[in-house]
Amino acid sequence: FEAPDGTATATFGMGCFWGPDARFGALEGVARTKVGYAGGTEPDPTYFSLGDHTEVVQVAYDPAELSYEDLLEVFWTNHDWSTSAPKRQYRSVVLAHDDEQYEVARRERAALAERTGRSVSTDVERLEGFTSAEEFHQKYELQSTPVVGDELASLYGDGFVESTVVARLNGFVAGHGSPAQREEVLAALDLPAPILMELRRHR
Ligand code: MHO
Repeated sequence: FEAPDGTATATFGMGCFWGPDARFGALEGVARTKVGYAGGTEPDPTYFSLGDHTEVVQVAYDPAELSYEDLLEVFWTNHDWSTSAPKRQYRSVVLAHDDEQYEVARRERAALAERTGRSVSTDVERLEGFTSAEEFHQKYELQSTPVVGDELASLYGDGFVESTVVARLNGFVAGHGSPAQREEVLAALDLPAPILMELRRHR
């Protein structure tokens, strides 16, 4: 995962990675998202040979616009931290990129348990490695939107996964983002009218 200059990266497992890819991608301040496999030891995992890895999303964000705590807030409020997933593939986990992320996430985990009096199944660990998932899984919500997905994939070509705009659109088709934010992003795009119409329809 190559993060653009000046961005920081966070990695979260919160069930099937299609959903969080869209949720984080919709956030202003997020520069890039990528889904993949992490948290295990098996070399070269793939979707059909995951070994002990978990589906995760990596989020490159601009620390001037978003803090790690902001991302953690989205993380904690959008997965079921009280139940452990039946499969390791879908476990909930924060994979910290450095000591600071690790400490912050541990502290929040402890505070959540304290505040609610419940035990938290979500793990907090250090990131050891990350293997990008297959193209088919990247920006899945957008890729699987009829017509729009194919059109954008051909417009953006190799830049599809890396694009900030594509990350936003992936979030929008999944229902994220305010109407004002959507309009601002869409208005700035030079897309064919039928595609814009389709994107506006998804809300
Ligand atoms: N559609 C699958 C999850 C796919 S996700 C990439 C399911 O709901 O079982 O794991």
